Amino acid sequence: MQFPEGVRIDGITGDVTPSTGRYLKKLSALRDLYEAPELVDAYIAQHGDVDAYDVIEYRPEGSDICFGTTIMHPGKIGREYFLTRGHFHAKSGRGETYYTQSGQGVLLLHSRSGETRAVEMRPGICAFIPPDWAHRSVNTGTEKLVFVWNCTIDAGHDYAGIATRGMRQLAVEQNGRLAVIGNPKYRD
Ligand code: PAN
Ligand code: ZN
Repeated sequence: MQFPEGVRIDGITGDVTPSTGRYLKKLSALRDLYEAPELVDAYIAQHGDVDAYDVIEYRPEGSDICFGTTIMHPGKIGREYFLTRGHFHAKSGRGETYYTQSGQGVLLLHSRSGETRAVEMRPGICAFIPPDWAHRSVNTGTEKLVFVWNCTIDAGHDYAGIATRGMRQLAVEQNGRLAVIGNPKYRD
């Protein structure tokens, strides 16, 4: 039998108490997602293989839903920023929400039929990610970007498509400000 529970989420650190699991992504694991992977090598040569983001989960046994936090460190690689892998959900018809707690960023999305959108990530904004839209979050600020995600347990992740084709959009710094542009390297 499942029992209700109050889970404490710290909006600054992203800590989840209690949690059921977590993982950490190092910058090196994200190398080939960047338009200029050699700049990741240069970054790592200078700063070491830094933490890019942590994911902390609350996934109760037998539940249909789960939630947790993603804690993204700030950083820049050329004109791009620290980012998540990005994925479609493996199961069609499964959406998600991203509720930003601290920091600032942008959520890049595209649908299976090729429409693109970008949603600002800042405290107070809860992004709605419809089913069948790929999503990648980008930390465009100088502080940690912390957000709470909430989805169904059976949604799953399909990383392969984005890893091989890329996202349709890039978030870049242009003339000192954030610009969301088409990805010239996107493989249709
Ligand atoms: C999130 C993401 C998390 C990390 O929990 O999994 O932010 O991003 P990647 O999975 O793209 O590396 C989510 O969207 N779950 O479905
Ligand atoms: Zn997702």
